[in-house]
Amino acid sequence: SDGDRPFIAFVLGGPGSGKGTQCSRIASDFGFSHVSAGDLLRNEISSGTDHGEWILEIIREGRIVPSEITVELVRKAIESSSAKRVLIDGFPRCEENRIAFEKITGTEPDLVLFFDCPEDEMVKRLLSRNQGRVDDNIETIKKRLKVFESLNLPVVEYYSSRGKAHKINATGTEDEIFEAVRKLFSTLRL
Ligand code: UP5
Ligand code: MG
Repeated sequence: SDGDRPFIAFVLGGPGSGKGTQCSRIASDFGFSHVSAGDLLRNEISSGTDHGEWILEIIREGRIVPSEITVELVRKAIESSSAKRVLIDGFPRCEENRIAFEKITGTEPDLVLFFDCPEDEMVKRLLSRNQGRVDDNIETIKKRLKVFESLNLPVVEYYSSRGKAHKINATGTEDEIFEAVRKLFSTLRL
């Protein structure tokens, strides 16, 4: 990538498609820093910030937190990481997020990974996660799936049309999926 700006990969996919799991492996094998937008928001909740309760309600309903909040969190995380390669996990969630990010940072991602996973598999994974996430219940999961399809898929389509999106089949074991991811990242000039 050019100058002092890091190589940026957006990592998208439905709830439970394996974004976080695969990002950890990409981070350790390819030297990326891993910025999870969901983790940044959950951290706002647990650190008791002014808007923490409001963010909690939005996440509990499977809706999208306004761009003003998320773009700032993601921007600061990229800036403070000083890494040359950054994975942005679970962002942008909608066209408005994407446009706000591009406007405020003046950058576009170098690459967009899209984990393609059938809904029934995603539901199964989320219901067996058992890590106490407020959004891992069937009512919220249904809402997350709807929001993903109506608002996040258009972002994937936008980057596909610009030749930046790479679709990965996200069914199978973690190892099988990472094998496909590894192949793709091995071809990149980072
Ligand atoms: N697992 C993983 N891979 C597996 C495999 N191959 N086979 C079997 N099991 C597998 O995986 C999910 C579970 O499946 C885990 O238990 C894992 O072990 C297992 P994970 O890697 O965690 O999948 P991931 O895609 O990261 O799922 P996650 O639930 O994190 O996705 P979401 O996109 O729903 O969650 P996120 O944290 O990004 O966002 C949560 C909420 O925050 C959103 O709904 C929204 O309300 C809000 N948000 C915003 O508003 N704006 C943002 O920019 C980001 C989030
Ligand atoms: Mg995740």
